[in-house]
Order: sequence, then structure tokens, then C-alpha cells
Amino acid sequence: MNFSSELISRLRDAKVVSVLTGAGVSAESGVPTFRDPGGIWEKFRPEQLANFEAFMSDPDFVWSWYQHRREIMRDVKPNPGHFALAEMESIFPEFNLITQNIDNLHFRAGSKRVTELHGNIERNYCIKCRIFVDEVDVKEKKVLKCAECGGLIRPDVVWFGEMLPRKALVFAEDRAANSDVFLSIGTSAEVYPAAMLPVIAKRSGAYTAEINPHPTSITPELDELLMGKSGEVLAELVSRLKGALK
Ligand code: BJW
Ligand code: ZN
Repeated sequence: MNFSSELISRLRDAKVVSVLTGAGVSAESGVPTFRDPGGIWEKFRPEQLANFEAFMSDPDFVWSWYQHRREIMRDVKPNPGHFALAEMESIFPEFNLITQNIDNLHFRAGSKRVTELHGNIERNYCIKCRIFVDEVDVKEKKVLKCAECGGLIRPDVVWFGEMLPRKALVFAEDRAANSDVFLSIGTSAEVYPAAMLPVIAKRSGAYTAEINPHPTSITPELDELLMGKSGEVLAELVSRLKGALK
């Protein structure tokens, strides 16, 4: 890919680089995205599954759907995009990896500092006493009950209408507003407040680029669209940067 000289020079001089990742980053690992053809919402409407009311009205159904996705996510491997992002941690003085993904693949690729905005599917907690339950048999398709209080166990993910983890969101908004370069990678930028982060960065003076095979609703607001798959574009970008920083 032909990277613009502006992007390369901004990255070379940057002290603070932040990225927002979405489902597209894990697509090349085999995790289905939400809004692409063949994605998750084509089969199920979000309001059917990704909200608390849906869980309360049919806990077994929602739980079994998450168990199914847990199985997919446990069996896949990080792809070159995840590894390139892990490498970026040691390239820039400050590198902030902010993700909407719940699949744990950034950690598994070796990233140390990851801000998870929408939780993590590997964790679960009791809706009544809030105790965390770590060991869950992925084959168990009926919702679990808390050993302490009998409450229902839910995945530690953020559903529609729920607040994002406060500390993570405050950190993400602060670093977006103080970045020299901000990259929005593999996200449709349809879901708020995460979708605001690249826009906050742009309005605060950062150089902003998207990495995505398709334009999104925020493309016109940002400086560049690097059109392509994140696994390919990020791997090339990191090797180009390593050359430029020598
Ligand atoms: C590739 C690729 C490759 C493919 N390489 N790229 C009106 C206006 C503003 C806000 C709202 C509103 N009405 C309601 C709201 C609030 C709502 C919201 O944003 N709704 C919108 C739909 C409008 N937001 C919330 O409710 C949030 N909470 C909140 O706002 O709290 C305050 C509040 C409380 C009470 C009342 C009101 C406000 C919470 C949002 C939680 C989102 N949760 C989910 C599910 C998580 C658990 C689970 O996985 O089951 O998070 S929804 C789902 O979408 C998931 C994702 O993290 C999120 C974002 O999706 P993402 O990652 O962008 O994926 P896709 O599929 O959309 O896009 C993939 C992209 O990849 C595409 O662009 C492809 O082209 C690209 N791609 N292959 C690179 N190889
Ligand atoms: Zn409990």
C-alpha cells in the first residue's frame, strides 16, 4: 500500500498515538462482525440479544448465544493486525489501544495496555451480588446461577442502553483529545459513545485515519481512509514505520 507522506511523517513525529479497534480487526481471525453481510445482526436483531431486557425475558437463549460466541472466540487465533498493534506499543512513546472488541485477541497477541470499552466475554458476573465467576464450561447452554446468592450469571459485556465502564471511557476520551495521531480500525463507527472517539481526536487537532475495506459514516470527518483489510494494512504500516524510524 502507498501510505501518504503526511501519515508517515505524522506518525514518525508523534508522541501520543491512539487507536480505536472494532470487530473488523478480528474478522481475519474468523470472528464474525456485527454489521457486515453475514455478520451477527443479519441473523439476530441487536435488541433481541444485546440488551438486559432480552436477557431477563429469555436468559437461556441469550446465555447460549454468548456461549456459542465464546466457543468461536476461544478457538481462533490473533491475526497479523493484532500482532502489528502489539508491536506498536514499543514503537511510540505513548500508544493507547482502545477496543470495542470483547474477544480478548489483543491481549492474546501480546498487547499489554488495552482499554476495553465493551467488556470481555471471558468474564461473567452475577446480576444480583455482582460477584465475578471466572470458570465457565462453554458447553453449558443453560444460564448459570450464582453459587453465593442464586442470581443469574451474565457475560461482562456492555449491552445497548448500559453505561460503558466509567474509568475506561474517561481514559479513552482523554487520550483521544490528546493524541497526535488517531487511527480508527475495523469499526463501522455506528455505536456510541465509542464512535465519537475518532471525531473527538480530529476536533482536538490529531491527524486521523481509518483502516477499513469500506468507507463509514465518519469517513468524511477524518483525514484519510486507508482502504483495505486491517491485517494487511497494519502489517505493512508497521514495517514501513520501522524503516522510517531507523
Ligand atoms: C474490516 C474488515 C477487515 C470488515 N479489516 N475492517 C442515537 C444516537 C447516539 C447514540 C444512541 C442513539 N440511540 C441509542 C444510542 C446509544 C447506543 C447506540 O450507540 N446505538 C446506536 C446503534 C445508534 N449506545 C449504547 O447504548 C451504549 N451505551 C450508552 O450509550 O450508554 C449511555 C446511555 C445509557 C442509557 C440510555 C442512553 C444512553 C452501549 C453500546 C454497547 C454496544 N454493545 C455491543 C455488543 C457487545 C457485546 C457483544 O458482542 O455481544 O458492542 S453492540 C456491537 O457494536 C458491539 C461492538 O463493539 C459494537 C461496534 O461494532 P463494530 O466493532 O464497529 O462492528 P461492525 O460490525 O459494526 O463494523 C465492522 C467494520 O469492520 C465494518 O466497517 C467493516 O467494513 C469493517 N471490516 N472486515 C478491517 N478485514
Ligand atoms: Zn450472586
